[in-house]
Amino acid sequence: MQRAGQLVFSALGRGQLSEAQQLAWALRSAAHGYATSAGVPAWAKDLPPQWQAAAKPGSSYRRKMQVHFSRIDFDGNGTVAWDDLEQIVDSYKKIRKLTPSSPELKSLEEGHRFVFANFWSPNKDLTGHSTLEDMVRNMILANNAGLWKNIDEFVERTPVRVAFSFIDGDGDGIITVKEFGEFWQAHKLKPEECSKVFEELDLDKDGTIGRADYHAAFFNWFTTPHADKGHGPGKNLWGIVPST
Ligand SMILES: [Ca+2]
Ligand SMILES: [Ca+2]
Repeated sequence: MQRAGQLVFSALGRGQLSEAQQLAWALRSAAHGYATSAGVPAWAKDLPPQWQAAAKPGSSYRRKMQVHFSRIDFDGNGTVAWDDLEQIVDSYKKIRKLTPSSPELKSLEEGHRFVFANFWSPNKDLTGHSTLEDMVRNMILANNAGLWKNIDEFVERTPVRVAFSFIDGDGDGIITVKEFGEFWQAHKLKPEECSKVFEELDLDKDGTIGRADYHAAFFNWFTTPHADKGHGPGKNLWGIVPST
C-alpha cells in the first residue's frame, strides 16, 4: 500500500496521470490499504509490517503480552497499578516467610517500586496505571525505535536485572527450582506450567537458570514480533502462550 501510494504520488508530481487514472489509482490504493491495515491500531499504521502485524488484535505478540500482563495485574481488574505490585511483594513475604525487617523484603519492596515506576507508571512514579493496550503499544514502539538492539542494551534499559533478583531469593546469581517455584506461586501463575517453563529456561539442563539465560529469555520475549516464529529461548517466560 505504501509503495503504491508513493508511486501514485510521484506520478502525480510529474503530471503523468489523467484525472480518471488518478481516481482509479486513489480508489484502488484506498481499497488495498484498508484490506492490509484492517485492525491495525492508528499508532501502528506507519510501522514496518512485522510490528503492524504484532499490533493487530489476536496477534501472537499480543497473546504473549497478555500472558505477561495478566501475571502482573495481580487483582485481575484489567489495569496494573502500584497496589498490584504491593500484593505481589506481600505474596513473596508470605511464601518465603520474610520478617518485616528482613533485607530480602526491603530489596523486594525497593525493586518492585523501581519496576513499577520505570515500566508501568505513565508518570515514572508510583501513581497511575497501565492497561494491556498501553503495554502492547509501549513495547512495540520501543522495539521499533531501536531502544534495545541487543541484550546488553536491553539489560541496561529495562528492569530485567532486578526482575532476576526477585526470583533469585538468596542472591547467589542462579535460580534454583525452589526459587523459581516461589516466584511462580508469588505471582499466582498456573502451577501445571511451572516445570515446563523452568525446563525451557534451563538451557544447559543443569537444573538451574543462570542470569545470562534469563536475560536472553526476557530479551527474546519482548523483541520477537511473533510468539513462535524466530523466537529464541524464553518463548513461555511467564506461562504457556496460547496458540490462538
Ligand atoms: Ca490490577
Ligand atoms: Ca539463587
